[in-house]
Amino acid sequence: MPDFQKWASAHQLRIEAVLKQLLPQADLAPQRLHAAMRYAVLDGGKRVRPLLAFASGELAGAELSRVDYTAAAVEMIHVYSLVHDDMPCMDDDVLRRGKPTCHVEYDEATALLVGDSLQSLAFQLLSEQALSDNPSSQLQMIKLLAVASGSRGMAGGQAFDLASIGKQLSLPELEFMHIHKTGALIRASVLLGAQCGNSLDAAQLGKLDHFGKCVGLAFQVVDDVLDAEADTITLGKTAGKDADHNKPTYVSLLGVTQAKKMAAELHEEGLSSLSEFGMQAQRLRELADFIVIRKY
Ligand code: GRG
Repeated sequence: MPDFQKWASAHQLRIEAVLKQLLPQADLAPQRLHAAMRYAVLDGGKRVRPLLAFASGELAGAELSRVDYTAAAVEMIHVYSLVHDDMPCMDDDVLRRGKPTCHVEYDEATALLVGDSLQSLAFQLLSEQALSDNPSSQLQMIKLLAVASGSRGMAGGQAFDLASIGKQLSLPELEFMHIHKTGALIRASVLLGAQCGNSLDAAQLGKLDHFGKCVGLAFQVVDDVLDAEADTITLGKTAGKDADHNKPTYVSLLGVTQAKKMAAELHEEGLSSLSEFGMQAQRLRELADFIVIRKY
């Protein structure tokens, strides 16, 4: 098995164990809510955001136990967004990570509370664990995640997405939407992992931030291509939904060939912002490669 795959599998297992431990046990009251939280989070997903946090933590010389909490927090925010996005009031989907969506397996009210509770738990973790030697840096980390996931980040991007159904967007408008909806949390995952360490200066964090911005957008461009080209079984979620819902995407705006070219350009730009880092940034480079060549 190539070295990167070994690293990725080991860290996917690690985050699974961390999440299992941090999520409330299913026999703790309210049992149904806790069971549904565990159902939504555990045993699924590529764990791209935690892997990015682990990789940038390695680059910044962070203690792994600190990155564990950060990686868990970004995954909890991500899963909250998936659970809410799948609900009938938003994307109305029945399949996620190869199994029934949370509101189908449980019910809508429970799914709503699962998302709410995961979001709260993410911020609880970031505020109760010592993640940085400097308390004011830790406060900055909490704010970073709050902005990335709120109305000026992921939730705002989702609002823009819902409002754009059936409309023709310009390329800058589409980019704005995706930089917020998908890109903001990916970008935050890269920065938060690095901020668990203390070996990077502000200019280097700026380079990492640009890397995160590029791969965050590339992730969405590839997601649009996969929605158009891959099948439901491979994706573990319903394929072809963008076209069915008349959603503006990079594929609808540019066509598949140009969308793939754009992903390749973003990939290159992301890699070039890591040029000063040497081998300690190798996992981040490999994750950027994975994000662009992935098939699911
Ligand atoms: C409801 C506040 C709120 C936000 C929803 C991220 C999002 C915003 C909705 C998800 C819908 C979607 C399919 C977005 C496209 C990109 C994306 C986030 C795909 C899913 O992420 P992956 O591929 O999923 O990392 P896994 O299951 O591997 O974790």
